[in-house]
Amino acid sequence: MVKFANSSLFVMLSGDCKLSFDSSCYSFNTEQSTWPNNRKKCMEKGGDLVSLETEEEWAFVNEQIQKLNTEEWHIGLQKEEGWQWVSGKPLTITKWQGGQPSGDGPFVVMAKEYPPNTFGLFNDLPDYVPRGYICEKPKVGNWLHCLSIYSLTTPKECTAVQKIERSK
Ligand SMILES: [Ca+2]
Repeated sequence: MVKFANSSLFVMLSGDCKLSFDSSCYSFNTEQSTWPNNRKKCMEKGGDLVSLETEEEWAFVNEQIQKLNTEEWHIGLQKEEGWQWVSGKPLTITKWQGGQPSGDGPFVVMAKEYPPNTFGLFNDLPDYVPRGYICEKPKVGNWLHCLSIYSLTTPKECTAVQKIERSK
């Protein structure tokens, strides 16, 4: 654990991050709901459905779901103009299952291994299909960013940090 002058703040903010990769925390939620509901639940926890912008991030998440007993997971990939991550980035990794996307709907699940040999591959589904879901939220990158610049600017995402600083 890296120590900072205000280490109590750092520990508090990173305390609920059990699974991290690069600058994000991930949570794997096995209770099943619709894609829009699941997205809402991620956002309420300060994140969003997972956006897999790189091959490495996809591999990390796939490794995690192979250890769990849920077959299909909602991820933050949806069809707007084209297939797009909720982070705003376009889909650049090639992970569709054979014959997918089949036009079933605008939302995407990532499979553990069904249909056979589809480890981590994607399928498009309509919104009403309940599935588990994977959330992603910033780890400490944004907070460290805030801590280093809060005295110069007032970015929206730094408000909580500034409040704590002021109350000291
Ligand atoms: Ca499909």
